[in-house]
Amino acid sequence: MEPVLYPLRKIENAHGSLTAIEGLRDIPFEIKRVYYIYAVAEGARRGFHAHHELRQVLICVHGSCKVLLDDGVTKAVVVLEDPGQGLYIGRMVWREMFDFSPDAVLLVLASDYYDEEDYIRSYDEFLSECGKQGDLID
Ligand code: T46
Repeated sequence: MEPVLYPLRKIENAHGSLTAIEGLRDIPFEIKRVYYIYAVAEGARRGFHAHHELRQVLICVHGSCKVLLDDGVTKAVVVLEDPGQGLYIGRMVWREMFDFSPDAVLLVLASDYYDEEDYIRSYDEFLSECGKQGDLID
């Protein structure tokens, strides 16, 4: 699978840098939810799920982490260490986040409100859903 990384606009001046992200302009969905992950314990891995419908953009705004993406056929690992880059994760992609630096802050922009029903937390179920959905994988 080919990870989709968006370059985010950086506005720099003598006072510092600023990145603005507008839903449907800079990323391909309206932003309904924002959350961030930080203070991750050394060696901890997070994620281990896919989403039926949710689409997200992940930005490591401080520090670094890695994200494993798996579309049920192929896998890719992306290093996030640049606050000027957003990783798009579409529907039906298994993800695991790991190798967080102690100072990492992972900001997530989500296309919908939190809904536990949208999660697929079993890898076997994910694979079987991928088989059923075929060309719906994006
Ligand atoms: C994802 C990756 C990148 C809420 O109550 N509201 C929320 O908006 C979220 C995201 C989580 N929660 C609760 C649910 C759990 O009790 O927070 C707890 C930790 O969530 P979870 O174990 O799902 O966290 P991660 O880091 O494994 O996954 C999160 C997102 O849940 C997920 O959608 O794609 O970050």
